[in-house]
Amino acid sequence: MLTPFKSSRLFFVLILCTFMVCCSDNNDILPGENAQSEDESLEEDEENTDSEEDSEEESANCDFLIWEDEFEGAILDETKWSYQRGGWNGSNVQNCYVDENTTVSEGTLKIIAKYEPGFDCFQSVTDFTSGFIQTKDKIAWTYGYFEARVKVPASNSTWPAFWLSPQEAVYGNWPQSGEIDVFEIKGHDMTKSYGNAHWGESATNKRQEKGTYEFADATQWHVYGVEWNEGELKFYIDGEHYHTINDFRAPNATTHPGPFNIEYYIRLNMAVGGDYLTEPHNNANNNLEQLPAVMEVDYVRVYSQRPNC
Ligand SMILES: [Ca+2]
Repeated sequence: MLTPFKSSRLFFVLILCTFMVCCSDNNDILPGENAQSEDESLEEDEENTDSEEDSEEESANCDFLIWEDEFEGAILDETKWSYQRGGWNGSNVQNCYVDENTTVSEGTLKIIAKYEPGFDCFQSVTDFTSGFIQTKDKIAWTYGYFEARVKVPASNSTWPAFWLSPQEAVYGNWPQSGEIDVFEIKGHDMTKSYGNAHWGESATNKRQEKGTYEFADATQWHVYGVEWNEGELKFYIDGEHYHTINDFRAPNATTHPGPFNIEYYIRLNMAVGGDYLTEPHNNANNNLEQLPAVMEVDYVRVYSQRPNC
């Protein structure tokens, strides 16, 4: 016979068992929870997919490209470029810049230096012609990474260059508002390229800091770039950083990081003769057999920041 104590223990055990069965049933019938788990799992899968997509998107965006000309057409894209025409007062350059000496074909821009004796250059006379294009009044940028893939000619009296100039003379005329030379090459020395910047209070009280890159042969294709951030210019050739300018103070009428904190546009040209070249190559008449000469540009690209992947 069950004592009241045993009876209540039995009753308790029965209740407990009933509860466990119920719980067990509940465990079996918790589709909601399982469904929720599946949903969460799906959400996680979706999140994973999203994250993969984000990663791909990030990867696709890692080049930060904001502007380019690949020169794929048959003519110069004048929505992007304007022509610099005529003679050039500085450096005793000998050529006239004319539209005809810039062509686009087979995926590249060609800037052609020619010997054309007695050429009528906008009311003056020159013996040489060449090409000069720029994004002036079309588009300009402050900061970013600027690069061009270029092949320069073996021509002792040419002076090919890829450079940036201020869209507006915010701090005054040259050199007060600055100039960034992504690269320039002396035609008579195909083993060196120069990255540089110019600034200062006046043409006679100016400053520059030239960086020199040495390579085996400039007449091969090379990629020339400048990474321009506030207070700093870093120069690259074929991905190799070789020169930095990060102090634009005196002589300078502006406040650092000026003048390199305003909009600049891109310029591409090839001068003939002039004081940048060493004698006798400063006079292109001494190297007539090397003309015509072609500076070829595969592309010009502008990135919001230097691609690192
Ligand atoms: Ca191209």
